[in-house]
This record gives sequence, structure tokens and C-alpha cells, in this order.
Amino acid sequence: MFRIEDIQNPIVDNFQRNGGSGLISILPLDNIPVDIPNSWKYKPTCMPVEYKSRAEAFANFKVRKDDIWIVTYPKCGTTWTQEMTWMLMNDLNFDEAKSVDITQRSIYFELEGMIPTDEWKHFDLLNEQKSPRVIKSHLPISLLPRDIWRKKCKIIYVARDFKDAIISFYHHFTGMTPYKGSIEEFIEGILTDNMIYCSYWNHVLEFWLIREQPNILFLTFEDMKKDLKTILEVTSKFLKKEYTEKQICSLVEHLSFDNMKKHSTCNNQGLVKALYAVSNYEYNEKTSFQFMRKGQVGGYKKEMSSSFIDRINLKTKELFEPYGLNLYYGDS
Ligand code: PPS
Repeated sequence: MFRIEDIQNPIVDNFQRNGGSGLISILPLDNIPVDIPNSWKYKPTCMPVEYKSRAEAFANFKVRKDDIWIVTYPKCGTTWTQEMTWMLMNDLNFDEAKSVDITQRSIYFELEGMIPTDEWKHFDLLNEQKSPRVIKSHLPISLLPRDIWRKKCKIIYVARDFKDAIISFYHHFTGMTPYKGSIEEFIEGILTDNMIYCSYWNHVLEFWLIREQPNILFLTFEDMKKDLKTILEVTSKFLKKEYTEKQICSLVEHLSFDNMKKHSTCNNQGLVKALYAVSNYEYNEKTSFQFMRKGQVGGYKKEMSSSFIDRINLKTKELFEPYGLNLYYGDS
């Protein structure tokens, strides 16, 4: 079903020397049953070597028709959207949200294909979970379970300015994995698609192209920051849920950066702990990487050089504009 090749080049060699894992490029060979314009050509996705032996199992996973999939390129607001969707699907159950970790309420579908492990716990956990499930994934259309397209599950896709996502990803990598490269090396790697889940541009464009299908909701991190209340109303409608004005306001409060950071079951430190365990790092509540880092729009301006900003803006414009996607090639 896939053409898989090891990626070997100086950027990846350098990445591996700095503690990054080996990378593959993976491209589907079969027809994906999704209604996307014929002119769209799938491009290879960059994944860790660990993914190689599991790709078929992920693609063949049997979904449930009432699953809700939260799909994003990494660091684009996945956790925020998982929490929002889980709450909307669970009658705003604040008690459960504050007692059960988000990593258990909303499972990261392909995690066991991203790290060195022999476990298949996540498939069991997913199969045991009650419906409707809210499932997290960063996979592009070409790697997601084919069954999603046959059963037309609801998908909430979230995009974010690549420049902010890159900076967030850099801190994620240096804070949670053995990677110790410079920020310049990291950005160069990601811009040349030598980084897991790349290409960002293909990822966003694919979902942009199917955004008008009734089972797809295309959101942006920036709109969530600007007016979360409206996003909650739009998302409730998409999920066919009704809430009062008062309930929506209490959910806006629950989903604020400060509130989610404060609650250990919402701040995704569970994922941080799991990744620390993979790297054999000792986890410390106070000094270890904080997943809820800044949660800002445009924070990249403090950490990214103007030459990288210009290069990213130029490429984003070149790739997005022809598809009418007029985002992310200027200031955020
Ligand atoms: S991951 O690891 O790919 O699942 O990360 P993801 O959840 O997609 O993105 C993490 C970034 O989202 C920010 N975040 C928030 N921002 C504003 N409000 C709320 N409630 C919120 N929750 C998470 C988080 O801080 C990460 O962004 P950065 O820029 O690193 O702060």
C-alpha cells in the first residue's frame, strides 16, 4: 500500500548526530477513498523509522462512524481542540475533565508508531473506549485510516501559522527528546521537509481542499485566540450539540490558557511524562518541559531570524495562494 524509503542526506545525518531519530519518506500507492480534486497529487510524508512497520496497521484501522478526529500538523492547537471537543461531546463534564487525563480521554492514535516500542496498547485502549470517541492524530490524509473516508467520520482540522508552530515544535523537541541541535539547524530541517509529519504545507492544503465537505470543520489557532466563543458556537453546531450562552461562557473560561495550564488533566503533561520515559529522562513537575508554553500568536518574532521569516512567508505564499488559502504569509 505504501512506497517507503529511508531518508539519507546531510540534514538528517546532522539531526541524528544531535539525537534525532532516523527518518523515512512514505507515500501511498493505492487509491485513497477521499473526495479531493483529481489534480491533487499526494506527496511523500516524512516519518520516524519506527513508523515503517506500523503504517499498514494504522491505515487499516477500523474506525467507528461516530468517531470525531482532531487532526493537525504538530503544535497547531491539537490539545486545545481535543479539550474543546471532548467537553462539547460530554455535556461539559467539568468533573471528569478535571479527574481524567486528556491523554486518556482523547487518545493519540499513532503515538506507538512514533517512538521505539513493541507495545500496541493504544489500539486496545481505543477499542475499549466508549463512543463517541475523540481521537487525536497528526497524520496527513494519505496515512490516516482509510475507513475514516468510507464512514465519513467528523474531522476537526486546525491550522496555525507555520512560524509559530516551528518555534513551538523546536521547544517541544529540545525539551522532550534527546535532540540538542541549534534552532537554525532545526528550522532548516523542517523547511526542507526533513522532520516528522512534514510537509506542513501539504498537510494544511489537503484539508483546505476538502474543507467544505459536511464532515469537515477547518479551524485556525489564530481564530480560536481571537474569538473562542464564536468558535465554540460553530463547533457545537458542527457536532450537533446545543448549549446555552451561560454554558458556552463557562467553557470559554475552562479552555483559557491559564486554566488549562493549571489543571494537570488538561495541560498534556501526561504526554510529556510518557516521552520522558521513552528517553529515560527523570520527570520533575517543576523543572521539566511545560507543554503549555506560551499559547500566543506571533511569538515567533522574538525567536526567528528575519531571513527565515522571509523565506517561510515566500514559500507559504507560493504554495497556498494558488489554492485561495490566503493565510500565514504575512504577520500573524
Ligand atoms: S502537539 O504536541 O502537537 O499535540 O501540540 P499542540 O497541542 O498541537 O500545540 C501545543 C501549542 O498549543 C498551545 N496551547 C494553547 N494556546 C492557547 N490556549 C490554550 N488553551 C492552549 N492549549 C495549548 C501550547 O501552549 C503550544 O503552543 P506554544 O506556542 O508552544 O505555547
